[in-house]
Amino acid sequence: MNISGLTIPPLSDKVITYRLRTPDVDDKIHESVNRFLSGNSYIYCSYNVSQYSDGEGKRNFWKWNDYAFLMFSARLVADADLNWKNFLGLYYQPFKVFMIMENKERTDALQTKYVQYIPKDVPFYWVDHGMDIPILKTPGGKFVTVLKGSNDENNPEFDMDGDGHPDAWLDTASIYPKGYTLTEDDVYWLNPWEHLRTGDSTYYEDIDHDGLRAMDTNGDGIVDVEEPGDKIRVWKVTWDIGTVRGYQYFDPYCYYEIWVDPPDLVNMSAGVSHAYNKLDKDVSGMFYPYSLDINNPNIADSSWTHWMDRDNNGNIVWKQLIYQRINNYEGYTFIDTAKSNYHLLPTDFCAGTVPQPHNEFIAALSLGGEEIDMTHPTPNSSQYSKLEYKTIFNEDRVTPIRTTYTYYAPLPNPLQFEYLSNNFLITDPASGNTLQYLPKYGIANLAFDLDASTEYTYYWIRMQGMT
Ligand SMILES: [Ca+2]
Ligand SMILES: [Ca+2]
Ligand SMILES: [Ca+2]
Ligand SMILES: [Ca+2]
Repeated sequence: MNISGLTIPPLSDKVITYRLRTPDVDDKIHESVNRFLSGNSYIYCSYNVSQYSDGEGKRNFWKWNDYAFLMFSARLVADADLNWKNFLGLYYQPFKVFMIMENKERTDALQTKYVQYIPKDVPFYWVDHGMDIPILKTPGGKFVTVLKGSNDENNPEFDMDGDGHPDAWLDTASIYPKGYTLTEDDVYWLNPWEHLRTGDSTYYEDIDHDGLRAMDTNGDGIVDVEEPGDKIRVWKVTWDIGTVRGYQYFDPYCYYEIWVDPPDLVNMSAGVSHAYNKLDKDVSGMFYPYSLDINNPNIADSSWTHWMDRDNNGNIVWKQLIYQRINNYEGYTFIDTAKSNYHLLPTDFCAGTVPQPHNEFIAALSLGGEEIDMTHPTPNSSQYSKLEYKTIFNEDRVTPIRTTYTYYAPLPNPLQFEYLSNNFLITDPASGNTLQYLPKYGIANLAFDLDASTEYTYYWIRMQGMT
């Protein structure tokens, strides 16, 4: 804006009034305001050029000192994730969950508070392969059940496989930084994937499998129709962070370790079969859930049924559990030997007829808002994980943080690798012609042909092969 042609008589003022405002958020210039900075957080809002004549001649006068201090409300972004190093293997192990955050603007976030619900009853899900969402390879599908956590690692209240380790346990010594508060609570658990599947963002999980769900009829995040059997127990941890300075970031800010003893589903199958007198030969490590004595199983506990595959009529699938051996490799498979006319090889060993477990699952290890995708990189809301803070303009703001989960596959089972091939076709990018050998120099296209024989190899192809 140029204001010119003004004349100012001697010994007089002229006041020019205008207002600067922040560009609209979707304005191109909004994110590039730093280009206009002139030292620290200041911009020149205007400058003045005056010309006048006096007895000595014509004079020019420039005034540049009209600065404005730019301030933008603090904006915290945050994500919770976990250490993936040890996500395979069905043994009692810790998962380190951490939160990273950054203040994206240059003014302070004040009175910052981080609230994180950690599941004491850990929800398990099957993976929904029907959802084809870029990047997100393992969205949760069917809810399985919860593994129930204990406070005392050495005297677990719940120990599904009877090995002395609790199903889940929060190592409070691992929580960092100290100075947090921890309370126990129970909450309804909002399914974080359902909105991707059906658009329903008020879908509370039917934890007790009775077909009834808590309902939020007006979508305000508060349950209106109660269903007490569906509440899960949580550890609620709150960190009082205080001030997060402008442009400050923490990677990570905090972390904790939650230990999980996921069920070995093959051993569970064998244990259930044993309880129903269908097992021909004992399997080392077999167990009936929550029954210390395999010969005196608590049949009334039917929690094992949730982990098993069902046929189209909803009946649990029973098959023969066969251990296979090829040279040094040992694995297992579930085969309906009668139906498929399968004859045991000399290296096979049939343990008996067992319910067939579903071969993969994931576990929600820090509760949070809905799962994100390419078009929604942050959750819209979260009842279980969020940052709350004030800006220097006294605005209240909330940063919702997504749910964090990990992935398991039933391992070890090396025989599952058998069909993973590394055949590839070489083509010349210019002509498209197939080449017999890789060229000595330059670029070639390689098309790999990978087939998954199992969900485990499928997992690796999906996670590693499609990058
Ligand atoms: Ca255990
Ligand atoms: Ca229910
Ligand atoms: Ca409501
Ligand atoms: Ca165990």
